[in-house]
Amino acid sequence: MGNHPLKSTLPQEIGLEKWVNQVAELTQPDQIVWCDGSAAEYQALSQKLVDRGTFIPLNPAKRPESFLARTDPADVARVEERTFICSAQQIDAGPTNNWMAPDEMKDLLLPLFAGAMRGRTMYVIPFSMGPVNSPLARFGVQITDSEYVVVNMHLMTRVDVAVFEQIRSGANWVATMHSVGAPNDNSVWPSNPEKYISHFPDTLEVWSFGSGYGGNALLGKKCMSLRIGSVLARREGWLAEHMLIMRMISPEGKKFHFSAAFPSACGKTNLAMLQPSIPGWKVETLGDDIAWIAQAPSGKLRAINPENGFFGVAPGTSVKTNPVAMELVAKQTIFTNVALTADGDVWWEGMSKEVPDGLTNWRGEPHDKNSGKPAAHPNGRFTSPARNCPTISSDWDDPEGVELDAIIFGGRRAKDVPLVTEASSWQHGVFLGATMASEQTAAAEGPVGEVRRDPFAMLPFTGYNMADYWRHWLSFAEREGVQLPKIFRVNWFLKNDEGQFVWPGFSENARVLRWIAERLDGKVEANETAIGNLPNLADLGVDELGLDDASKQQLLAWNKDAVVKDLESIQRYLGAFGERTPAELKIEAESRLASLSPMWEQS
Ligand code: GTP
Ligand code: SPV
Ligand code: MN
Repeated sequence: MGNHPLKSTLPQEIGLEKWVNQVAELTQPDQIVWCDGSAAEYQALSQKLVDRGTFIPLNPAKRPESFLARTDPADVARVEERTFICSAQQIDAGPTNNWMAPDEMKDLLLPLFAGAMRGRTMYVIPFSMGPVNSPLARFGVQITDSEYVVVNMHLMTRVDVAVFEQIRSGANWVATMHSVGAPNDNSVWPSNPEKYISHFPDTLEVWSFGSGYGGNALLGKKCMSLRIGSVLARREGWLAEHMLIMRMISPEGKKFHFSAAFPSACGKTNLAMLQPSIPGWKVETLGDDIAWIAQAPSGKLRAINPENGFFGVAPGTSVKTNPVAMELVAKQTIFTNVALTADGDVWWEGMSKEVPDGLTNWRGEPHDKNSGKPAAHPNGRFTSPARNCPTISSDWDDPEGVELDAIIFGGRRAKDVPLVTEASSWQHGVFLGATMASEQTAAAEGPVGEVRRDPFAMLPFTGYNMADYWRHWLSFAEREGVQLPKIFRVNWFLKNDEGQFVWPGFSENARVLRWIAERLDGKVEANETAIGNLPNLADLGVDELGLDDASKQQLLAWNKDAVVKDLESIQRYLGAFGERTPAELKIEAESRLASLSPMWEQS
């Protein structure tokens, strides 16, 4: 396929029609459907999925207009090992990404895509990430041969024919194509054992092959809004981040806007939908996974949520932990890889203490309660439209976004990271983000529980060299007239020696957000330490929680030896990025280490 047109021409240059024709010529679908994003389209495709057995309609009396999908057991999460950034130079993908030269990758993928859509329908989906009229919005087109993908894209993005019109009249766009790689396969979950999630940042293209699931297949999400988005953001001077956006309102009615980056399955959706335990405080939801952030004329950073719905983790969601999400998924929701109840509803671990009788597990088998295996897959998900979220902010789709007051980083750490820390400067905040570590979760294939560095919760999502990404973040401090948000770090996941969480989390996380708001207002003091500014326990109101002394102790404790060890490991980590590592980050590590060294104590 030495000179295939999809290698030698740019989709954005030859135009939509020609690009679609070239892809069709290659993939050989039975028919081509240009999508319009209408409710009728959603209904017709859902029905098609029901007819094929991919969608099980749920009991309308329990869960109106909702479906359950079960994937192939080998297609249940993002595949980071099979995800590639195909920049011209390897160094521009950096050491954290898999890389292949663009032509080499296309040579590998063209034969896989050849004939891949035989016996299938090819859909052409016009979508906008962000409100179509927002200055921050970006347009994309996804070609796919999966009806499951089309209906999920309907919920997660703004599928709108206006995007076709804008593209035809010259608007820039990202060209994404996807095939499950299963020609003439009418099974419930067609997919291919060979998977490639390939990004071409220089030509604004994504080619995804073999998987039908989540971030591998809904290409507006991680692929476009984060991997390609981060490249565009750096080029154009903004930020594309793996962050929720929320508004917290004080009893006096003062509004605070926070964005927060936690790695996958570490609490973004839950925090975005928080129901504060503390009287008088309220939370409104603006986004739960992705934030696009740009400096506004006022100097403040403004953020939009480019998505149109929520693709949330089901297990662990309950009326107790996240009543807002439970209401959100009460109707018009697509569930994937959760359990089916005897009366046609869904269930997952954590929804109730009692495991109901007569469950069918996520694999479609009768659930054996004594098997020790979960009935729902740990990465089982719900897809729901944002408009159905009971706490959705009236400003969530404001084309201008909201002004950020604070940025919060967090991870899943059993020890060594206090409940909350305030960064002492923007530079220190970037250092905290760059050196974040977290226990791995089921959101990606790989060893669950292992602690890995996950800078800015963007390890799997930064589409270019991570060290350049840190430099881009640092550069915001030098911008003219900029008024930067304050940076904080949180950890809801501290555990005691018995392996139990010491912090109640969920609605009680409001105590930490209140402290952050009061710090922004200069209402509470903090203690400066080598790891950052720590609260006084009393200011978190923990006495109301009835925690034992040991737990209270652990919340804000930090161990000098552990911090020294971590800083040394950070120095090695930063060193691995070679000369691209910003000096500012090395200086942060060095000076903090020096302040903890015995020599300094003696002087
Ligand atoms: P992605 O959609 O993968 O990006 O995940 P997310 O960051 O939105 O995570 P989510 O809010 O879905 O939470 C993932 C898991 O963490 C769920 O099982 C939650 O129940 C659990 N979780 C969330 N917040 C807390 C908390 O404050 N404490 C504890 N112990 N668990 C939490
Ligand atoms: C994540 O893994 O961070 C998700 C789910 O939000 S996915 O869409 O699969 O990336
Ligand atoms: Mn996510």
